[in-house]
Amino acid sequence: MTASDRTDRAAPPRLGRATLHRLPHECRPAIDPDALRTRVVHFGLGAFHRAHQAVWTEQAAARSGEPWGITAVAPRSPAAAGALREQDLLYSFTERRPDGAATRVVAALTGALVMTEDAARVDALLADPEVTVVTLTVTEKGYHRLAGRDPREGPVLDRAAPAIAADLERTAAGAGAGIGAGSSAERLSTVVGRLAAGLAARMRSGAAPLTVVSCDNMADNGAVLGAAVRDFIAASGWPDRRTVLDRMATAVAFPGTVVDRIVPATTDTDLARAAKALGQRDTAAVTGEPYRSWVLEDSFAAPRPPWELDGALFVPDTTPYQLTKLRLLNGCHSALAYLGSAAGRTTVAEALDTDWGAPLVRGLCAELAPTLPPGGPDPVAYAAELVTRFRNPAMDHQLRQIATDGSLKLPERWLPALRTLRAAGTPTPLLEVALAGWVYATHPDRQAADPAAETLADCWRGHPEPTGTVRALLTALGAADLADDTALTGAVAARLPALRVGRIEV
Ligand code: CS2
Repeated sequence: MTASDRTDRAAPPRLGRATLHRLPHECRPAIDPDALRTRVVHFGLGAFHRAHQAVWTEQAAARSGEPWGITAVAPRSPAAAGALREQDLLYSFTERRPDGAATRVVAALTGALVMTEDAARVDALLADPEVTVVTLTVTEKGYHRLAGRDPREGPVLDRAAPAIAADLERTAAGAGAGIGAGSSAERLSTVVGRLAAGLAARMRSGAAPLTVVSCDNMADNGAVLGAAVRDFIAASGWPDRRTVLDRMATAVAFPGTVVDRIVPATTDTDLARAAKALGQRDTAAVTGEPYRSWVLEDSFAAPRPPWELDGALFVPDTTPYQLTKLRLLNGCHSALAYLGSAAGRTTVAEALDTDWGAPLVRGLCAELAPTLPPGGPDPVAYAAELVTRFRNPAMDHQLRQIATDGSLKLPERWLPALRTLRAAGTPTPLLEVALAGWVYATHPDRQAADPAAETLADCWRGHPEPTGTVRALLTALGAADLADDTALTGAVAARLPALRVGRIEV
């Protein structure tokens, strides 16, 4: 017997439909996966989708008896789609409760595709009248938005971004080569492009109404996505682009939404724990906190899963909820990520386990609260709940995960509030500390992954004076107005020496 025979024999079986009946009772899915049909298409097959929208959709199907299933599309990486297909599209979610974990298999998926490999299937689904909802979690990067551009003020899509420019080029080449306009033969590499092509195909074949729901952490996420897709179509080489846009105006809705659940990246330890709980191997397992919420703008163009049966909130306007979540939760998260790392901490719970962590969260929420529109959650109660969520010792949420893509996150989380407060002459001491934390973290020796990493590193190289670096970094964020605020840049620079010795002063 070889070593690998021994390993195979010892390894538990792979999770799959054939072995569902062997799962411990409390780990079984809420619904029979064979009862589902693809009625939702989701772009972005990451952990967050599996721990959030998929859970709601499974519950909505289970409680209503309606067959709402999701075909999830990975924009590029075949790994997640492959792992799910090997397990008959099943995976487990482990709720990380402070007093122990609970693992359960989720049966929400009816397909797992790779956008760049399965373009024809994706287009066919987007054109299928039985599919009435598309959701997206593609992160801020996926929108290729012109920095800071408000969707009410003209085009938002950065047509010069290399991936978008290449996709637009492909639409022109496809049309010229006699390929059906918007055809899946066009190997589009961006989600905005593929979605635009799929919607165009739908508009050409009957224009059955559809709702497209951005589930990313951006203010006005629905409006931004709608504008980006329309910009793409308008700039495409498709000869019927005007007709497509006209039909979309009544047939396709882009409501705003606010999604919330803290989902750390899955580790090998998580996989081992899931296997132990299930008695079966699950390489697509995800974990997350017990808390979850979903607020949606009640303006759908077509039937949707009854997510309200599982506690989703439908409101006329998501703005107060979105800004509260973005500025308080995500804003504090980013502040903890940069300051915690400077203080030598590695997880959110560790950053909270300091004499400055909870005061920072409460203080930053209080500083930001005057910038929030009325109608959302009470900021003081929200801050108290955040402290409890962030302290959850079972989470192991890495600060480095939150620190990534800061150049795209901070313009959503900190800068609009900072502008409002400074215009009103209101002191902003904690936003200044937080900004100093980010400035410190952008040094080429310490950087987290960021699409603007090179530009940020250059801001250090060319400026011997700390205020010059701060100024250059704010300009790189698209905030030339804040870069010109010498009181601000001076205050941020003055915070750097303490950070260099790991001291956080809030
Ligand atoms: C976090 C978010 O990584 C990050 O930037 O702030 O992913 C956060 O955990 C979620 O938005 C919570 O809903």
